[in-house]
Amino acid sequence: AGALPTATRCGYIAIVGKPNVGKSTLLNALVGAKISITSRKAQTTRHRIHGIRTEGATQYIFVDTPGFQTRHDNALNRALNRTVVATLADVDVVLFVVEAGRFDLADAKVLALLPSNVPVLLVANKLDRVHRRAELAPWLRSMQDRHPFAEFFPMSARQARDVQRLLALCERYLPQQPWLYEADDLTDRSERFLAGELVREKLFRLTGDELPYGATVVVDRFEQEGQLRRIAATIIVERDSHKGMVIGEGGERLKRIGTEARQEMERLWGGKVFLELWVKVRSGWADDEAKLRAYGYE
Ligand code: GDP
Ligand code: K
Ligand code: MG
Repeated sequence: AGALPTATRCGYIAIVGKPNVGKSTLLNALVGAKISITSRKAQTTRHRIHGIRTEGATQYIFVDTPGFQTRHDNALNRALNRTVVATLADVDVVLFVVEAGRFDLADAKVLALLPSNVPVLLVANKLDRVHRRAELAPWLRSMQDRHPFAEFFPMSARQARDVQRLLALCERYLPQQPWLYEADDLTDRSERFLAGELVREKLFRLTGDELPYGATVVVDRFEQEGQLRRIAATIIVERDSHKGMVIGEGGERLKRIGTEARQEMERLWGGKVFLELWVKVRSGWADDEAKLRAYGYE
């Protein structure tokens, strides 16, 4: 007898939580490729991005979101928050990510937004940082009172075994239905989009604390000839002093941002990249709705 046809599964898994709990790191680990940028800074993720993994008969569509922003009330943060809320309306399961052993007001604000008709898994990430394991059980019990979580999952996004177990857990929540993407798709975002994001990641990682909140990246040109990609991008900052910070002494910092971004793109796409970077000052862009749209914010 021939094999019975396997019913495919496919569904959406939202990854939500306050900034810096490791959502994008987790997304990349679950997808198995670096498609969402990460850094120690809040506001690294500014766009909704789908990360796709297809394994066996199942297609997982993970939705990374910007962390819910509560620190500054400007147009950029309002746009980021709208993105989070809109994402949640339509998913099969939510991974609510916190740092294991911790829960503060910022976590509570995100939890309050979660829909009551979708199962929520509590992902207690960064378990590798919890040195007193005995304290974890009472903490998990205290979390039970905060929300009717469907599951409790302490883990580290840096541990491959944990990530594999989380994937298996997610599968149970996905409905039987046809796949929505091709089996080898990794993301719904274009290479052009990812190019801008990778420049922004290096910018965030290689500059001091005061810069990133007022900086963004626009891709001006993206052309492909065979395996060669030619990309030109502009880093937009709020102030003249920031421009100097990005360029650095003798252009050193800008050069390093460009080199590291180019290397990551070459790893991701497996072809050569020519990357040209410019820096421009546009005061007030982060509180200007028209400019936000022009720079690609939803
Ligand atoms: P997001 O803002 O929630 O998307 O957080 P990111 O994914 O950008 O991660 C924030 C920081 O936490 C980065 O420096 C990550 O390397 C770090 N991180 C993420 N997951 C873990 C983990 O399991 N253990 C540890 N020690 N650090 C982690
Ligand atoms: K971050
Ligand atoms: Mg992120």
